Amino acid sequence: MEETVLIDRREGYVALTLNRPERLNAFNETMHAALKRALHDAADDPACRAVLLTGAGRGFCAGQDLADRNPATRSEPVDLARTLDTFFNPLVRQIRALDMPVIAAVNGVAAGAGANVALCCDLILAARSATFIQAFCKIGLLPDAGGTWTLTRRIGEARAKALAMTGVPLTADEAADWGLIWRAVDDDALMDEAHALAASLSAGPTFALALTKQAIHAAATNDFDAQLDHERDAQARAGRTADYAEGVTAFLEKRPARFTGQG
Ligand code: LHQ
Repeated sequence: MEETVLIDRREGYVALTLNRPERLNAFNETMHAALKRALHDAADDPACRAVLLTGAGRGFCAGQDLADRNPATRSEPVDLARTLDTFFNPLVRQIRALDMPVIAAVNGVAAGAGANVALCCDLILAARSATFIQAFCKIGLLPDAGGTWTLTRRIGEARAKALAMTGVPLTADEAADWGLIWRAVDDDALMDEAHALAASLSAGPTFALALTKQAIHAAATNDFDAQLDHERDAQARAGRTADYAEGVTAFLEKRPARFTGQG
């Protein structure tokens, strides 16, 4: 059977490669199921402390596989709410809820929901030749998979509306300049940098990194006082971990910390 997601378990992290290169890694139901399972496995594996997501071939992901949605071969209109409820929304929720850093290495074009799956990852690196395209307007839709939320918060309403209503490609350098992603990287350096980042994060204080991720998500809806309370409660939990004791001890002993990632 076609392997729609390639799984490469490394020390401390797993690299997942969307693998339908002939369709620029557009999602069909098989690839959704494979990715969901791989992310569940990562969450369940205590030795896995980071996830790296990338695409095979020249694209990262072209969103929904539109060949599966050909109106000419369908007797009645597809229920897009069902598609989102069943596939894309659980996926982006699963990535955001994962208690470890999720790194996107955007190796090529990321279009439609493919762009927005990348944008829901925690640290986004993109090859200089990669582009981000809110392609939805070209087929009579609006951005989904969290795109209206992510774009508006990261780059503001003016730029979000322009990208969403024109569907113009945004280059990796522009995306980095605008604060939509973390960094643009030379094409031939992308995967080395992404693996180095995943390896380094997977040796980090994973429990504290998960608390960091949760706190930054909470900041999207909290006011300042509520966020201070959130930080206090989370810091109380971080302060009780062996990793905190190890971090302080290692600092005082002038040596690198050896974190276990445990809560
Ligand atoms: C594709 C696709 C694709 C199938 C390239 N499907 N084959 C959620 C809920 C429910 C329903 C609807 O959708 C959603 C969310 C969404 O994601 S909607 C948005 C869906 N995606 C798009 O509209 C993007 C469609 N693709 C494109 O506009 C272009 O392919 C881009 C700009 C991504 C890349 O352009 P090029 O570099 O010129 O490549 P290409 O167009 O030649 O594509 C290469 C092949 O990949 C080609 O097949 P072929 O057999 O001719 O070589 C494409 O048909 C195929 N492909 N995207 N989404």
